[in-house]
Amino acid sequence: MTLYQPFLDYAIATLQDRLALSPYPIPAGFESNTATTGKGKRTVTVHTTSHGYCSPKLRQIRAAHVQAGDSLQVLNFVIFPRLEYDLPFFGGDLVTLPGGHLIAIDMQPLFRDSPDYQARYSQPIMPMFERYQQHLPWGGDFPEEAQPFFSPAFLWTRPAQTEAVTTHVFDAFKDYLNAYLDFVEQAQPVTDPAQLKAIEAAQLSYIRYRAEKDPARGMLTRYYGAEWTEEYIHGFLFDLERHLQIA
Ligand code: DBV
Repeated sequence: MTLYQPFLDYAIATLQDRLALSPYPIPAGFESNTATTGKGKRTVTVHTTSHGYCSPKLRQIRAAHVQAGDSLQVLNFVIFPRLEYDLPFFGGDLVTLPGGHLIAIDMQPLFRDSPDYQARYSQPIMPMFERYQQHLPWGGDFPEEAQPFFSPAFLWTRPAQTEAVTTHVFDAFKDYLNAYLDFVEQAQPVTDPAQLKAIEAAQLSYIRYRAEKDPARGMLTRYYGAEWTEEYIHGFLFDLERHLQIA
């Protein structure tokens, strides 16, 4: 079973349909990786694949897809806008572990506390959020320090049934992605130097937080080693700092 393959297929098809999409380079050695764990009958193959795209307004659209049988499936999918736009990030963390499903879907704000920003990028999607929350209740237990990086429309849920993932979560993922692409269509480049500085600072603060606190670090290190994992995190998954250095 590859629970999140239809999510990835839908996302790529929709991006191709709605954007002028180009490939985003994946550093050599990070396109995919495979490890085997366990012994004898308990042997499990952990296969990770990377996917990367960009568009005129979106600096990096990337996914990491981890597949290792029914009890380990992960799709981490994030869109990083170019620094000329004040667009939020699209963030999807779809995680199935032996303990159950853990779902995070959001348009993660650059400026969480700005009423104007909320009015433009969160309020329009609140009705959608409220519709999904009826079927996908708040998942509880959430790191306090991560709060500033999420919007009021943050869908955070731990469905008990896999069926809720293939129905409600899949529908929510599609709707959030399409609503995000509506924002992308409308976005106009920012020209005010002070605002451009603020966007860069907010992007850096987000990416540094995520690289530092990546909840997958432990899992990836166990399967693929520390050297591969650190380079994957800083060289592909959360790579903005590297690209600012060459720019
Ligand atoms: N999460 C990633 C990447 C992953 C990934 C790149 C390649 O950012 C997977 C894979 N997320 C992943 C895994 C787990 C989580 C959990 C494997 C389970 C970790 C475990 O239980 O061992 C949202 N993801 C989580 C959690 C949250 C998120 C809150 C629970 C972790 C915890 O309790 O600490 N998405 C995640 C997050 C941000 C975000 C923290 C912060 C801005 O956007």
